[in-house]
Amino acid sequence: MLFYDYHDAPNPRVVRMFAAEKGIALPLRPLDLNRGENRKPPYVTEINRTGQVPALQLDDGRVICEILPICEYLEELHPAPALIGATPEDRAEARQWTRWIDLKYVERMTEACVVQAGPIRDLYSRFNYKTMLPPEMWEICMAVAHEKLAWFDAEMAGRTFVCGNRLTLADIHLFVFIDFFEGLGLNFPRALSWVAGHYDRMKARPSAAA
Ligand SMILES: N[C@@H](CCC(=O)N[C@@H](CS)C(=O)NCC(=O)O)C(=O)O
Repeated sequence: MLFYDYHDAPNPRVVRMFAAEKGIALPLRPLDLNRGENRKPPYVTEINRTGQVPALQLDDGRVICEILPICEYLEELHPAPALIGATPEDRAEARQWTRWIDLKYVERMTEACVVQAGPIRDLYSRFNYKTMLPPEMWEICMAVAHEKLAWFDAEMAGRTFVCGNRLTLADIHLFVFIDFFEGLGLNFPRALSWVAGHYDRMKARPSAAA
């Protein structure tokens, strides 16, 4: 197995943290996104046709892209500890929340707020997008994403983790992206007390260093 990685990017970090929680050592192949290595052959022609990281190359040469299918694959290979779920019901619950976190919050923050109009707009306009949103858009996009996060915060009241008492992929997904946005200065509202407590709890886990 070979994991195509970029250390500072959130999507690969979700998989690295997921693997760390399971005790899986992923052999890493770092790419240089600042030089657009991911957007050039051989990576974009032979590994990931979208030109994005991460990608997991298997020993038989096949490649899995997208962080959620990669994590699902790792869970099937290494079922314990279960980070998606040990039963069909637990898995469905973790997938539901992971999908909501992704669609309602992560995608809104990343695509428009960070990538197309916000702090890393220049990087993306060099290698990726031809059409970009005007820079002033990012504050509006962030306000929309934070409205969704406030809804989520209220839904989580009384829970330790997103799925109650068990740590899942949903927690890792949420934490890694919040941490990435914090690093860019796009701070979440600290008045969201469940999100704030969860962020601190997740940051204290040894796997957060992955
Ligand atoms: N939905 C994709 C998102 C992948 C993604 O957005 N990767 C970013 C890094 S976090 C990337 O490769 N950006 C560089 C580019 O698009 O050129 C996944 O789940 O893997």
